[in-house]
Amino acid sequence: DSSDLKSVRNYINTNHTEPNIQYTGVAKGKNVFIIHLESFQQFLIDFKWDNQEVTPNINKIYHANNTLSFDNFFNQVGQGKTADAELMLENSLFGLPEGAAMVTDGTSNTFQAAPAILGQKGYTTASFHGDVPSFWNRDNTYKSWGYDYFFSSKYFKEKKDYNIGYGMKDKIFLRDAANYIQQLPQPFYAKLITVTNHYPYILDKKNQTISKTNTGDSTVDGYVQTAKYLDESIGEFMAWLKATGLDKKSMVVFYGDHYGISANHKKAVAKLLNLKKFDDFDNAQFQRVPFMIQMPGLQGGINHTYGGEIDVLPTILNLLGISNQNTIQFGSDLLAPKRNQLVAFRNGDFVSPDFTKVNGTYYQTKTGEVVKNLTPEQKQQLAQKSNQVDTELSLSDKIITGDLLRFYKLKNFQKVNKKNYNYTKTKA
Ligand code: GP9
Ligand code: MN
Repeated sequence: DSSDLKSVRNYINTNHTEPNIQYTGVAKGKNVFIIHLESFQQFLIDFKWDNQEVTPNINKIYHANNTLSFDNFFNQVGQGKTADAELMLENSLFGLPEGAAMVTDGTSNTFQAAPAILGQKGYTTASFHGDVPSFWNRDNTYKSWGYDYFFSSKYFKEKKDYNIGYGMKDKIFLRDAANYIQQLPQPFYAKLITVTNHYPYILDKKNQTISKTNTGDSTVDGYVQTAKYLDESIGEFMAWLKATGLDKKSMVVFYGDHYGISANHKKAVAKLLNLKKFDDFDNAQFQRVPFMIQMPGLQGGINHTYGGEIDVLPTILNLLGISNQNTIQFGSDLLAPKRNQLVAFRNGDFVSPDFTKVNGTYYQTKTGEVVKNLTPEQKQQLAQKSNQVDTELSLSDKIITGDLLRFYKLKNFQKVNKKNYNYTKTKA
């Protein structure tokens, strides 16, 4: 009820972090691309196998002068996987402890999401994905978020050879999405969700350009192959962007949504990364995923702040110079000089520059040693961190399960009317 909304607002106000004003508005009026790198983990960056870089195109973006890259950025998804990532990125709210909020609450809830915020500032907004529109209830949730367009598999030419796994092959998907992108009125906000690099990492022979790894774990060994394919598709897409000149008018944001290799494959990971051990602590650190923002003229570099998917929306709004005052969001600008670098995982564990909590055990983040002989101050500090994680997760859950944003009147923002949106397409 509205007393819950009150505690949410109190929490948000008390923990508010001012964004980095040096970056405010540097991308004003630019088109925005959000490029979803399916199951893409940070360790793939600069990773070599079969005498080659697995992801040379993404590596190049990561190291470019005009890319802001992050090397301590974590995925924070729960069971909703891709759906949780989408929810966090575009709402700065957490997924639910069980299930996928996009499925359970995406149709009926009120949101104040990125597409609606940008749409009301003159942006055309579109999401692209080469799977059926109903997957993760995207076709309904996107209406609640205010997406003008949803180009699902229905909008793309279907040929038998075009699909693999959960949808269209990334190269074909991005090539065909380009035709729609060119027709979008500018400035636009376009989200492109790739899917080929998805478990169980199958790829047709003609697209395999690197050999499988040799851990002997069949669910792991195809990962570099599909990751390389995804990387090539990104290379082709960036070349297209440049050829059209759109690159000069756009900010391109890349992120990995969640792990590709789960905690069930620790032995294989140890072999893959040449490690003596790979335990629960290491697996928590293994949840790093890429987050990169590329734009001509942007002062880039590799930023070491600890953050995660919850922090993306405030970061992007600041770059675009769009006011983020009074919004109900749990993240903070990743470029803010004085951020609280506490990264919550969905199960209540966390990582931070000094301490990591995994299954209730505390570790030193730098060394992986279990913390012992705590001073009373340290004990208190850890309890405080744990507490904050639990609080923000449960307040976020209250917003979603209680549909609290329906009570919240955000200044200069018009409530989304789902009836204004229709993504059906009759096959040409
Ligand atoms: C399906 C795709 C996969 O449309 O987004 O979702 P995931 O299994 O990664 O959550
Ligand atoms: Mn996914």
